[in-house]
Amino acid sequence: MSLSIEDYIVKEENPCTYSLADYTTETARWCKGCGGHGALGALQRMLRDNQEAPEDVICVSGIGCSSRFPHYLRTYGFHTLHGRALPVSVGVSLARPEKKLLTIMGDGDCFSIGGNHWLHTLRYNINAMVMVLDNEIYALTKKQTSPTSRLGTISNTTPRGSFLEPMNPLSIALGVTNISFIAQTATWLPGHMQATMDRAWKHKGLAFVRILQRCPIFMPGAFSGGNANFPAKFLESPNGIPVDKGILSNAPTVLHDPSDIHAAQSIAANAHKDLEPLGLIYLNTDVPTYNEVRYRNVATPNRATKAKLLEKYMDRYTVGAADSAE
Ligand SMILES: Cc1ncc(C[n+]2csc(CCOP(=O)(O)OP(=O)(O)O)c2C)c(N)n1
Repeated sequence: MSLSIEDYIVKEENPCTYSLADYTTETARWCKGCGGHGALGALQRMLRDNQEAPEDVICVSGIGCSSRFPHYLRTYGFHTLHGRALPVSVGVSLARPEKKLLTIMGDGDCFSIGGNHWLHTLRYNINAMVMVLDNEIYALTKKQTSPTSRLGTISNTTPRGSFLEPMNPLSIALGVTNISFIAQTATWLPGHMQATMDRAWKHKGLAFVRILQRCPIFMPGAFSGGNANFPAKFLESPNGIPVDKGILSNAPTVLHDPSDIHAAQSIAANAHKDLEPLGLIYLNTDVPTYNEVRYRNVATPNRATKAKLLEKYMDRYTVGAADSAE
């Protein structure tokens, strides 16, 4: 029997369906038990469930264990510099507004060296999902105190215990002009984490998601070790994040209106003292995105005009131009 070329082509049942493999490069090289594995899996499942074309997604990160996401995610990626994921994200968002942007940082990356960028990017309200994997420690560099480390944390930088109370990223984010979305989830709650990412992904504007992350090697005590004893409460609202308690089956559910900034401020301020809130903390869909306001009343130049403008700009630095200026 003679075979035609058609017989050698593997036919997929539905060639337009993306599977998890389409969002995966290699096995992640994080420590055993690291919350990064769960977060990566939840993100890939969320992208798969939304059937996002991998080539439409750009993942930008800083430097740290958590910032290795672009290596493991089969999308466009940019592993930038420590603390600089957000300014790069603003540039990406303005240059390629048609792409879907997700930014991933660690707590040191975002709240410490990148703290100024964090505040301003929240205010810009660019179209992006911004996730911080907060393990309350610098993990990649093997245990230095971070801005969210608890008072008394013993680390390489504070061997006698840290001297300061941790910063509260939820309260700070709530104080920034133009903040439009704040949610919190945890890496040992895969269902809730995926639902949170899905809700954030569908938000127009900047969705700031703090993910409490297990780090069994450098911060095993944080978040009760990331187990069923973690003191948390789930926030429920009609337009919020579906409650999926996972192993926190005994945690209470409370009704919360995320459009009420005073209620959100109270929840955020008491997060460490009371039960840690999980779910949608704040939502304001009326804030314009920077992508909208930046180009309002500005004609976007076409490719040819852009090339001409660039040429004119570069001409300023040619020898001839310098000579003629003298
Ligand atoms: C400008 C600069 N300063 C310091 C470092 C060293 N450094 C690399 S990662 C890191 C901290 C990482 O901690 P975090 O952002 O919390 O991420 P994690 O590793 O815990 O995911 C530091 C200080 C660097 N790479 N660049």
